[in-house]
Amino acid sequence: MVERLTGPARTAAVQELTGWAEVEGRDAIRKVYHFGTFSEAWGFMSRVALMAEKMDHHPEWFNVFNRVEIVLATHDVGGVSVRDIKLAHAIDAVAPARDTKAGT
Ligand code: HBI
Repeated sequence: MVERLTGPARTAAVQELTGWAEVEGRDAIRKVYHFGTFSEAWGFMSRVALMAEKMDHHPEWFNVFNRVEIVLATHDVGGVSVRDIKLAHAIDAVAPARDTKAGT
């Protein structure tokens, strides 16, 4: 069983990610990815889905055309845990470079 991430460990873990931010009014993290086409967005979602299944940890997500919004939380602990941080890193590893560089 994992624990909910809080305090300085939580802050550091989120800061080490690129483009992920705290969700307002809910204990979760969020990022929006952009693609050239729907096909590219769907390809990305397919890769993420396979990884998520292997990790037994699943994203909440919303897709319109070339935009994919992802929210991560660990329902079992009612907030963000190390499982979300690990999945966020794994998602960024298969994301387009434009969504993984700081400040873009
Ligand atoms: N996905 N995002 C998310 N959060 C969870 O707590 C979670 C999950 N996928 C599977 C899962 N938990 C299971 O491990 C347990 O509910 C059994």
